Amino acid sequence: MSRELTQHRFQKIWIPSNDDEPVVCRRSGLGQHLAKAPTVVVMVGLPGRGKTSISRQISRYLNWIGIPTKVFNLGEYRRVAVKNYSSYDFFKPDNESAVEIRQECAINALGDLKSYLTEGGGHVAVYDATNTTRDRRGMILQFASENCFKILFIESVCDDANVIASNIMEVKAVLCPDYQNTNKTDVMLDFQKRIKCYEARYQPLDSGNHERDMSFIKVIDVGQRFIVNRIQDHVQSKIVYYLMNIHVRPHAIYLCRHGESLDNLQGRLGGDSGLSPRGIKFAAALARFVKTQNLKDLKVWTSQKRRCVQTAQDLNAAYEQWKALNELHAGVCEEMTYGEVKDKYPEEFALRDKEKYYYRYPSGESYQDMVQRLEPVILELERQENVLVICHQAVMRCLLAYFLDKNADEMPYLKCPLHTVLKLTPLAYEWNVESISLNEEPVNITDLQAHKTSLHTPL
Ligand code: BKS
Repeated sequence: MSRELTQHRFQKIWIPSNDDEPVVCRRSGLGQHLAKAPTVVVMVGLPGRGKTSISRQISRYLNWIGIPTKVFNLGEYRRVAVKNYSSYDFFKPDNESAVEIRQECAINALGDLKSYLTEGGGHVAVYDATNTTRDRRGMILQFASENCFKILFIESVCDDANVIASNIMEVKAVLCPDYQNTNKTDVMLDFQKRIKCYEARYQPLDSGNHERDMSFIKVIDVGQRFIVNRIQDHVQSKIVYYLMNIHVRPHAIYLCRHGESLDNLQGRLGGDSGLSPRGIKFAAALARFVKTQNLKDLKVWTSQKRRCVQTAQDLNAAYEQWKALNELHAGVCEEMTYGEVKDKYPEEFALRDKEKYYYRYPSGESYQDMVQRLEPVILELERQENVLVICHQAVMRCLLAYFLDKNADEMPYLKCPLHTVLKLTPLAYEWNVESISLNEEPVNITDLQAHKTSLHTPL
């Protein structure tokens, strides 16, 4: 039930007392500045400036930290409205019928975005379109005002011809449905003409006094420089902070667990035992594998647990220990076997099985807690180039869920077996995963368990 919180001189603002209810405001223009008002992130920029890539990354990040976010890509609406793309002619500003179709698509996209924020459980919607004219942005501001949404503009400005060319080759020529049956030279020519259609009318943010009071971040030269204006709240500052950490240089992130430990042999949770003989062999195999990768600089991060530090010891590299990478703390169940947990805390065991992401061990942690403490690790990983992270099962699942855009239901069940390295490399819109099994077959812990449950793997 809503309760009246603020008596405004002209209108009333209603703030829901239940956290899960959307913010309700009675009239337009008010309530936009409430801390909990939903946010529309509005992308701005010429075609080929990485808007879709940025949109998807922000969405993946915010969803991972628990802020429901969805991208609304105008191109997808246009492709539904016009089945077959012929050429850049469609984007000419004097193509009246096309302008009308595009306007209609924008209205549809904003309608869906509104449903998502008001009744779909969303908190942030990313409107992924060029939005290069002040006119178009004015329409969006009006829409946001009517619905009490906050607006954050993100503009990507980039004039480096090489960066734009590689964007066109990586994204448009390969992934864009408009160019399915077009050769690369023709894609390049058509897309460059498409960019030209927008250039004459392009009104960048911050080019006068028009945007002085608006919230925006202008990203210049692929994140070399930023102009940040009137950030309104926590979510917006998280987005800015995130953008200041990501980069586009090619690199690889390697994720693995420690080698098999003595506690693993007994199927015990947590603890701080050293490696088993097979675990020691894995550490050597890992060092051999890393050598084959020929990396010019490799950073190695481990947890503070002995089994992780020992796993790093054969690598010819300095390693850093992170407390944040320590395994999910099982609280009162630390160092027990799953059989013992089941006998001693049968009701806890059942609860955990039911909602594994949210389940917190008595005096311990949940997966949800882990995401909070792993956030700095993710941001630092985004800043880096080649990194090998030697961690633990639940930790690896949390990190992997971020890269692979897996939700809270999937995260606790991601397959992260012992003695297997996952090599992640960035593609235009997602991460490629390669799984490398390094032979040393660990014991199958589930065989040691006295019970069979729906748990796919322990922890
Ligand atoms: C494939 N990309 O500013 Cl903080 C190739 N292209 C390139 N201009 C991109 C995306 C997919 C990414 C960015 C970018 C771009 C052209 C660009 C980018 C921009 C800002 C930031 C990070 C990335």
